[in-house]
Amino acid sequence: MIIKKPSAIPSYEITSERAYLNRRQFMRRSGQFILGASAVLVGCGEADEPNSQTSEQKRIAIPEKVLTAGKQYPAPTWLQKQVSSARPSHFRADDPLTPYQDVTSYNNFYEFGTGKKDPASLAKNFVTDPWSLTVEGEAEKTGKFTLEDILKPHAIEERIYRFRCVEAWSMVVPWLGFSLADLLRRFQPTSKAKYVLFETLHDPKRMIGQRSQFSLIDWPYIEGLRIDEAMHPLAMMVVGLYGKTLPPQNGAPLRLMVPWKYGFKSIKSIVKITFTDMQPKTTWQNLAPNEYGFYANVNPAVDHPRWSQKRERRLPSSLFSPNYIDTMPFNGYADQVASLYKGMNLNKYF
Ligand SMILES: Nc1nc2c(c(=O)[nH]1)N[C@H]1C(S)=C(S)[C@@H](COP(=O)(O)O)O[C@H]1N2
Ligand SMILES: [Mo]
Repeated sequence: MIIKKPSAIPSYEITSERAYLNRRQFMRRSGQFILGASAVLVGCGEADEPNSQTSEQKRIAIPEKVLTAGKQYPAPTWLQKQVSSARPSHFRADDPLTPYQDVTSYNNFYEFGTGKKDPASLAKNFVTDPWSLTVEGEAEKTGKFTLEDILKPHAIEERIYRFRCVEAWSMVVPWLGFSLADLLRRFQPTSKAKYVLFETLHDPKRMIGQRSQFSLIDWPYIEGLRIDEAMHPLAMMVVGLYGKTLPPQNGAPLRLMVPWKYGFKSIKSIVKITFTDMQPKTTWQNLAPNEYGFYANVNPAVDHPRWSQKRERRLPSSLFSPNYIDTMPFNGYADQVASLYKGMNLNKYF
């Protein structure tokens, strides 16, 4: 993982970000009644973003007729429909959004090259329909499921999360999806399910980065979570961003998002989930165990062996305006997730 400088952000992209904010405000107003009703039913015990309501209201009003969202990449009609029914949620980071252009053109997806700009061009024709998900291991309901069967029962919501790469850059993205816990519960994990393992598609015909003889990675890309981490309400299955289905470079059609951990945990284009009783060896751990740990919680107090983790470059960032900010413990989600790691030495379990 090499740090490269991104190009300057054209002003029209910043305009489209503002327009998106406007659309969200509109969506929130129309969703207000429903959100209010569900709040009465479930109470307020779930993870939340502090101060989000008030700061949201403080935002400058943007004319409502300026509407925009992400581009629609090829996706089955049923999925486009399901994604377009997304409702706003109470998971809403306070930070300004990273423009759509940066989110979809500055990527890490080694199956489509190692450069930040590679995935946007090399994944352009990645076919993600049909798609299936295999579920194995310590669960009552295992098997191979179509993407439609996997997604159908889930109401899609928008969650605005901070997203921090181990390479010390970060973004703020309006993801569309649902709680990973809601998906995992459907398979009825047994008491032996202590960890959950995720695998990306392995198909060198469709993923050019897997063809390279010089690739260091032992494909497929593998990630994992402890079961209690996976069941945390912040952990999310993602099917879209900026109002549309996922672009291929961002992990279409289905990816993970774990906002309190370094970006490499948020595995893309998932085809398999395995419940296990043993901690899996993950892709980056296999490559460099002294640099990338299993936990990979965002932590400014534990530096990477080759660079500091105290600060991050918040995109959009340019040479003249690098936009450095302080990195927060657990990426700002400590109130919600720190208790998962009570009593653990975070220097050892990095
Ligand atoms: N299958 C797979 N998943 C992956 C990666 C990858 O190379 N392959 N890169 C990870 C890293 S290092 C980061 S920072 C994020 C980047 O997500 P984004 O491109 O949507 O911003 O994806 C993660 N998921
Ligand atoms: Mo990353």
